Amino acid sequence: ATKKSPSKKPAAKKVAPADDAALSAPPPGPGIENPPVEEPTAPVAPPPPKPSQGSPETVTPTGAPTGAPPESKAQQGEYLTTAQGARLRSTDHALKAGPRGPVLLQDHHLREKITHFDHERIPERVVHARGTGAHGVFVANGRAEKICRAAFLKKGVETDVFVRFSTVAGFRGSSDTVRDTRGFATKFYTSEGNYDLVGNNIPVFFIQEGIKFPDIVHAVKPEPDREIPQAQSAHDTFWDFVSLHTEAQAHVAWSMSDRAIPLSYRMMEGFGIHTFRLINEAGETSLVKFHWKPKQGIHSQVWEETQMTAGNDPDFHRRDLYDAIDAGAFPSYDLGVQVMPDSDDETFEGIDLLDPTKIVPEELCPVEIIGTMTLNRRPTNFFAEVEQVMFNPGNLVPGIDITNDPLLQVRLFSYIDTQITRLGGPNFSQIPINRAHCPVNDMFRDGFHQHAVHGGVAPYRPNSLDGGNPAVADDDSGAFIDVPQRVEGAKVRELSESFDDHFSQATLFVRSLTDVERQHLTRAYVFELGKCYEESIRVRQLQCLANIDADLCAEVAKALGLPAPEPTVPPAADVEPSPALSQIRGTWPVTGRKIALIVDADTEPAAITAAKDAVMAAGMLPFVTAPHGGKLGDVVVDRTFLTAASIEFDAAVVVEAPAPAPDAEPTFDAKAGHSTSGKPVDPRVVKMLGEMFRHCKAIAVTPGATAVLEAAGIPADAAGVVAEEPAAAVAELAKLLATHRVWERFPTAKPTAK
Ligand code: HDE
Repeated sequence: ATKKSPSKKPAAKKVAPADDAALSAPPPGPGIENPPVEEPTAPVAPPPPKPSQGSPETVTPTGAPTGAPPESKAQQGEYLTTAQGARLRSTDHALKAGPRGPVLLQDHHLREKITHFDHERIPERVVHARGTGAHGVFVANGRAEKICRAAFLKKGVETDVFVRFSTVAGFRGSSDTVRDTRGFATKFYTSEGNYDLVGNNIPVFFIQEGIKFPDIVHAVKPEPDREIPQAQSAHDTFWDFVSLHTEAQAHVAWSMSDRAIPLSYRMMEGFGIHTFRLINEAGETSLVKFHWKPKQGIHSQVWEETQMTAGNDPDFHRRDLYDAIDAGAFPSYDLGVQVMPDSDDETFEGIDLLDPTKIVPEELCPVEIIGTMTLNRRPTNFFAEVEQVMFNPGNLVPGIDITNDPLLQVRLFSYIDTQITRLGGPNFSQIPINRAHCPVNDMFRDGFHQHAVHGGVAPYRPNSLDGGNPAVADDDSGAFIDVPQRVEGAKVRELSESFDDHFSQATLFVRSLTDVERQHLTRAYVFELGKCYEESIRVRQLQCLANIDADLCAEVAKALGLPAPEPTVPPAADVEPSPALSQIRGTWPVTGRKIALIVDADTEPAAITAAKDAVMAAGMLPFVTAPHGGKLGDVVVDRTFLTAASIEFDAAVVVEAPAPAPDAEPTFDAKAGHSTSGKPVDPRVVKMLGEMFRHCKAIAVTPGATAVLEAAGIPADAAGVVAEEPAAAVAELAKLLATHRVWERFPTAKPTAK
C-alpha cells in the first residue's frame, strides 16, 4: 500500500497576490497555545478556552448570547428574504407561465417555502405531549449546604430556570383541564451544568419498575381501535390494567382525588417522586425526596367546572399561567426536601425509599425549604422553547446523584433516547432552550443539525494535537461524583419483598382527606368506573377498593349498583392519617386571583373604577364584565356576557344588576332571568352566578344589586354571599378566597380530616 506523503498533495494554483505581506502572514490562530508535547499528554493546566470551537453554550446560531433577553431576534433585517438571505419581491404569487398559466418548477422560493412548511411539525412527546412552560429564577436560601455540595444550592445563589407543566395522557392539542397527573419539570441552568428535576404533581407513581411504562401508557392512551377517549382515564383499558396491576392503586387514589384536576399550575405541588442521594462537601451522603410547594396554595377545580372549562377554554391552564405572568402576579414555589439517613437498607420508618409507589408522610419527616423559584417570563416562541425543551432525570450536577429506584433507573435511559426521534438527532443539547449556561466542552461531534463550528483537530482523549485539552476535572475542580456505592447480587428479574404492599399507601391517602375531598374522590371513582363497558372490570376495581377502605368501597359499589366485596388482604388498621395530604387547610395569599366585576351598560364608570381599584389594591385581578364590549365611559370592558364564563373567575362582584340585553342568548329560559320581585336580570349573568354558587365560589353584590341573587335562586344569607358596597365587599371576598372556596357550601362540608 502506498502511503500518501504530504509532498504528494496537488500544489495549490498559484495566483499572484495583490499584497504578498498580507497573504504570507500567519492565519489567525485558534486562540490557544498548542505547544508540541509528548504523547499521551497531560492537559495543559489550566486548560485555556478554545474560542474557535464555538462551543454551543456561548452563542445561538444567529450570534445572540444564550439566555439573551427575549428581544434578541433569531431573524434580522428589514426585508423579507429567502432562507439564504436573498431579498424577495413577492411571496404571494408563485412564478407562473403567464398570469393564468401553470406554476413553474423553477420557482425556488416557492419550493423552499413549501418544503419548509411541509416539515414544520415534529413528533409530539409520547407522553406529556400537552404542556406549557415559563422562565424564571431560583434563589437558594443556603439550608441545603450542609447536605449538598451543588453550587446552585449555596445561600443567595440565583439560577435561571425553565419549567414545563404538562398533562400525561392527552395529545398535544388536548384540553388542559382533564383528570390526569400533571408533569412539573424544572431545568436549572446552574454554573455547574444543567440540573433537571423532572417531577409530577402526584408524589407516587403507577408502577414500581420502568419496564412496565409502555404497559401503563398503552392502557391510559386512547383505545387503539377507535382512538377514543382523548386525554381520559375513564375507559376500560385503563381500569383493566390498574385493577389487575395493583401496585398502581395508590397513584389511582391520588388521580381520583381533586389533585388530578388542579385549578391552576400556580396552585399545584410538585414532587420528584424518587429518592435521590445528596453528597455534601465532606463526601457524606443522605437520601432525599424533593417537593415543590406553591406559595399561592394548593387548589383544584370541582369536577363540573373542569368539564365546562374543557369546552369553554381548552387552553385554560396555559392562559392562566401567562395571564398571571403578564399581570406581574409571578407564580412562585418553595423547593423543599425530606432528608433521611443514607442507611444500608434504604428505608425510613419501615418505608422502602426505593419504591416509587410510596411516600414518606410529612408528619414523619418534615419538608425543609431550601430555596424559592419565581416564574417571571413567558416564552417568546412557544415551539422554540416549550416544544423543544428536553428534560432528563440524568441531567445531574455535582452533589446530586440517583438511587437504585428501579423506575428511576429506566428513566435514565428513556429521556435521551426519545429526543433522537422527537428532536431529530443527537444534537438536541445545542437547541437554545436546552443549552447549559456554563462552558460546554463535550467532544461530541457531527450528527444531524450540528450547529457548532468546532475548532481543533483532536476531539478525543488523550491527545497531543489540541494540547491535551480538554482536561478532566477532579473533586477540587467541581467534577461530578458517582457515589461509590457497593453493589452485588445475582442477576434476577425480581423485586425485593418490601415492594409487595400495594394498598396501605392508598389507604393512607384516602383516610387523610377531609369529608368534602373524600366525597369528590368517591364520585370520581363512580364516574370513571361508570364509563367502563365491562362489568368484570368494575367488579375487579371494587375488589381493590375493598382492600383500600371498606367505606369507600361500599359507597362506590352502591352508586354502581354492585355488591361490595370483602377484602382479600388484612385491613390496614394502623394507618395514621397525614393531614398534610389534604388540600383544604390553612389560608393562602390571594394575589393574582381573578374577580369578575359585573356591571350594566349604564353603570356609573366611577362606581366601576372604585370596584376595580379595590380589587387591585387587594392584589387580585379585576375583569370588567358588561353587556357589550368597548368602553363604559373611560373604563375598558374586559369581557362581555357572551364571552365571559363562570369558570374563568374565582369570585364575582355584582356592581349593578344588569337588565336583559336584546342580544341575550335566546335559548335561555326567559323565566330564569326574573327575580321574585319582578326585576328582570340578564339571563347570562343569572347562569354565571348560578354556576359560581354551585361551585362554591364567593359572590358579592352591592346592596342595590340583590335582585341578581333572587333571580339566580341564591339565598342572600348563604355562606360566602356578601352584600356590601364594593370596597367592603372586596375585603370580604379576599378573606373568603384565602381558603380558596366556600367549603361549607358543599353538602357534606365539615372541612376536617377524618
Ligand atoms: Fe416520564 N417521560 N417516564 N416520568 N416524564 C417523558 O420524555 C418515562 C416518569 C415526566 O415537559 C418522556 O421528553 C419512562 C416518572 C415528565 O418535557 C419519556 C418512565 C415521572 C415528563 C418519558 C417515566 C415522569 C416526562 C416523553 C418510567 C415523575 C415531561 C417525552 C421509567 C417523577 C417532560 C420526553 C417535559 C416525559 C419516559 C416515568 C415525569 C418518553 C420510561 C416517574 C414531567 O422519555
